[in-house]
Amino acid sequence: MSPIREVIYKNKTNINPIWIMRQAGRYLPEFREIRKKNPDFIKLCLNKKLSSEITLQPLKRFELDAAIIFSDILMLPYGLGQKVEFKKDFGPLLGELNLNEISKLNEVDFVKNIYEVYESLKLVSNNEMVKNKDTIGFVGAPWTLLVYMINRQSPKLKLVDNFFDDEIMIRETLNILDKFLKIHIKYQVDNGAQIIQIFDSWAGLLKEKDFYKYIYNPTSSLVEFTKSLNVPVICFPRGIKDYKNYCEIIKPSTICIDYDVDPLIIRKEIKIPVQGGLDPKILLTDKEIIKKEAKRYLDIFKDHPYIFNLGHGVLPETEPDKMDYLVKMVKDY
Ligand code: 1CP
Repeated sequence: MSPIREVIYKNKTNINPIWIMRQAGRYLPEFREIRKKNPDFIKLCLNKKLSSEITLQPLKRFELDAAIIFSDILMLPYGLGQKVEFKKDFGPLLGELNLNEISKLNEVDFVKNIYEVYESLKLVSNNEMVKNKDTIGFVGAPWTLLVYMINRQSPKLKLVDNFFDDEIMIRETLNILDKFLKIHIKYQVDNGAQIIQIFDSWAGLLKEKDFYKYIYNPTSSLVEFTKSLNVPVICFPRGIKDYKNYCEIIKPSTICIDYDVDPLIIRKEIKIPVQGGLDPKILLTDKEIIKKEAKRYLDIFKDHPYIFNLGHGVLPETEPDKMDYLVKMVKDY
């Protein structure tokens, strides 16, 4: 069994597997080289040769325990037929959400729109480089995708004032997301994904009173579905306060924590395996600080099943040398 699954399924504490959110991406010169020649990000995700190559780039450099498929959570709205663009220095920009059109879409049409993602997964999972490692597939959580689909741009800039006004549209969109996210998960698993991570990057935007409707109910549905395929599921509800409640209600196989939560409280309150936590900004400092901060997480979780990762994606300005240092340090711990 791979080290990550030993932690998830057998609660092993004497190993420290590591992978990094956004490990394939802009901090790597070899990625920027390919990106420069491929200005259309969606097309790049749908190019199985290049996207599988990009997925494996960080594994060539660092001793990581998993490959995470190079794709994006917004490939789902793209597959549904909503226009998705990535603008330089702006981020994602989505077209109008047309539920009339989307409700006519069936599984075959959806899969046809993004099948290269699955082909890419197949190439990665059959590659020698991931032997005894994991290939991770992922989806955006229903809430985070709803945010992008209705807001049509990053909520980092703003969440539109009337976001919650159209109840019927929200309910319908959540239904559509439930159906197609399950299809997306199933196809990733059938093509080699051994673990699924659910990214709820904007969970922190919601008030507690809205958690059942937008987070707990829709995410539980996906967690149950993924487990029914005999695949472990890691949930990352970035920015929430009550991880304990989240775990008790949603029951993920592993919980990925963000950099704002106190790992000491997590260790005390959470019984399931934990992943992540280290602030990505630490990788912009020097090696002494990196060592001290990474060691803090490793020490705190030394008797708890723990997968090393950051508390959010690696920042584009990170020097690959610092990543190398971090991975070696974790492996030597
Ligand atoms: O070169 C570029 O300009 C593209 C940058 C980029 C990359 C490398 C985007 C645009 N997406 C990705 C790949 C990606 N996205 C991966 C690949 C695998 C890996 O981790 O190595 C993954 C897992 C994602 C997931 C993703 N996309 C999330 C969830 C994780 C998170 O960071 O919170 C989110 C919110 C997105 C949306 C998205 N896609 C891209 C950007 C810049 C964003 C964020 C926009 C925003 O701030 O709202």
